[in-house]
Amino acid sequence: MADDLNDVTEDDDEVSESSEALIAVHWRDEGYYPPPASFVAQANASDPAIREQFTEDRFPDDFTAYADLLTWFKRWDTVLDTSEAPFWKWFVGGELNASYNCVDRHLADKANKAALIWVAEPESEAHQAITYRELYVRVNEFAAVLKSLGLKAGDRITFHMPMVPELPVAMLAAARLGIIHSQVFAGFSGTAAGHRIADSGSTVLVTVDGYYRSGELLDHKVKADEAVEAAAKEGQQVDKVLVFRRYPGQYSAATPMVEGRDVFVDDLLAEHKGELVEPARLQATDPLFLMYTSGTTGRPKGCQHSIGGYLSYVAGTSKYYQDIHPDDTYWCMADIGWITGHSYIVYGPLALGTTSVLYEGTPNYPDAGRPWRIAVQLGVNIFHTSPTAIRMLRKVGPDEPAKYDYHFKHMTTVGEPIEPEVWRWYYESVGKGEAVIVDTWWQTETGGFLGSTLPGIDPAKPGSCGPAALGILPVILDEDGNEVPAGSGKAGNIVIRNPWPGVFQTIWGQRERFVSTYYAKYNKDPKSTDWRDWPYFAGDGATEAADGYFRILGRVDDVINVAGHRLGTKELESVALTVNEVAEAAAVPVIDDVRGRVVEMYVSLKPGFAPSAEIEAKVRDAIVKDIGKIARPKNIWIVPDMPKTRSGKIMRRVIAATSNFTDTGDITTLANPEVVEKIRQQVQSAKHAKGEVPRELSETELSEIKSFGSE
Ligand code: 6R9
Repeated sequence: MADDLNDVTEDDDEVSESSEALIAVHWRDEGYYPPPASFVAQANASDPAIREQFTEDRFPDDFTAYADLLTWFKRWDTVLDTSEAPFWKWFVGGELNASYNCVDRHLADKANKAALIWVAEPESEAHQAITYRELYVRVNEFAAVLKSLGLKAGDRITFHMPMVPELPVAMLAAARLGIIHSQVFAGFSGTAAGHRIADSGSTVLVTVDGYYRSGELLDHKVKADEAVEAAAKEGQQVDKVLVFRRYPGQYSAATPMVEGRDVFVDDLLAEHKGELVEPARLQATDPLFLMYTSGTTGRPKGCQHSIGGYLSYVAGTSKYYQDIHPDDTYWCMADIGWITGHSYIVYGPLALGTTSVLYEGTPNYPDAGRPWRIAVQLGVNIFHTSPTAIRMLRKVGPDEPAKYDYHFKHMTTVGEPIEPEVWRWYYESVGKGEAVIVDTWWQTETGGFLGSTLPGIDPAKPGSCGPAALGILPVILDEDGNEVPAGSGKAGNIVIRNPWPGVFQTIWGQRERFVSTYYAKYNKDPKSTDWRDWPYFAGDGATEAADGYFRILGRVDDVINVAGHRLGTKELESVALTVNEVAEAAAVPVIDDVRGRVVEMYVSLKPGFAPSAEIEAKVRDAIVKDIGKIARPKNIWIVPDMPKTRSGKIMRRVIAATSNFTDTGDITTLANPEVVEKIRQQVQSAKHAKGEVPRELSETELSEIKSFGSE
């Protein structure tokens, strides 16, 4: 894989250095993958002239093309209001409802078309196809339930839901009333959900009794009890826990219901059968939802997304980048608990009136052929997933796709950089050489895609996300704010010069952190109301090739991207510090061939305690309990001392190098350089014994480890 990353660099060089003839040959065979003519013929965007509608001189009015994909109760007066920079306000004065746009408006011509097809994990269970008409009924009934609980526009509600159709129903029901929803990934622990409930000030939690993962019917209700308790500790009372039942009428959890607080939703729904709730006329600038993500401090960030701007942006990008047509069967295998699922399972596809597939389980259960059987059965023609899932399916079932007769026209990879070698397996084996691939770069904060090829126009290049998305104006800047030119081969911080409709409005309850994290770095005048003075700092390192394609190198902060999901090192470390014996803790990334990165923890103990497997287990359990299984450290190393600077700062790059078997670099400035060798011997001999020696790392991987956590 290391070699493949180098391949891409070589391709880039060739663009500027080789002769035209050589480029042509080289591009076609290795570097570039143009879309097949059959795709171009049907694509929503196939004329390069579309870019001319989104040039800088047309900003911000260019984005009204996206807003026009929606149905507005009242059209906006102002496209972009910058008066409170950088709290951008899009489509000011406009009134709309997201639930109306994703459901009601399709009744006229698509009432009997499937909006959602839910696939249960057990293959013995039948699929559930929910038509737009039925979705309308279910959303209205659940909205009636929420209304009967006294919830109203502007209130917050937390969902801690797995991949069941009740989740999009609940989201759209909240959206119907203007209740701000916050869906927490079901794989996160009850405690993590509790922190997010408290942060958002939710009084109602919606959950399920159980769901299937890898063949097991998990008790999920137990997490609701933990969540309520954790929220109460932070002063937030949860009055009601609404429990959907995986099998209506039958309780699947072992944990008892709490009298007066917990209610079965199927009972409540029966009381509101057939009720209709008018979709509220909401301001475009009202919040639609919060999506929590990790940052460099322990407190999670509730990214607040607007109704009008967000919905416009996901509708527009779903149309042009996912190439969704109403007749497609579209399957995004991500989880709705992440931004990808919000934007590209629920809001974007449903706004366009397509059929969106929802799968409950793990991709390789009961075997690596499962996704391809689903694709055949449902006639999926657009497929969307992450590099981690692709690597895993490739590892356990490289020859499986060929056994199944499905045909994708379009595939997506999202969430982390994809190695060209993995990209090629995706293209050749999963896509059978017939499907275009978009590698979409974006973030929870950005609502929708920022970098991607336009699949009917631009050739794909493995390892690069492609050019900027329509209307997005990126630039790469060095630490001093100087532009790093395209084709220079140098990396820097990728920055977006302009606002766009999908950008989040603020961090819930943390306005200053919003400005300081995303806008302060390259802002020269905090009083300016000109958008040109407020470049958006994405926190990713990137390079731009001479052809204008961006290659994203990963986070520049202390965030570890595990299987495409961001975990904050400070969050992990503060959990480790809750273990009584632990004096100091540091979290570092370890390169992993399937999950991209995994977490490794280093801890040192308070005086009087000796290292033991028991303490290791305590740290591991605390992390799983407080954050979730996704954060489970690969190893926990109890070390005699942490390598530190003279000012006492833990040198994470030194231990990251140790964990990854790379060069620790200059350690002469450390206060305790002698400890580095001790730790190296301890960790690396234990790793050798476990057979955990990593392969040779690529240049970008090496540079990430080398600079990890650097100040
Ligand atoms: C959508 C999503 C965002 C971070 C982002 C970057 C990484 C996302 C990527 C990618 C390389 C891609 N990332 N897409 N890196 N190529 N196509 O993943 O949101 O969970 O907030 O993570 O993920 O580092 O900054 P989120």
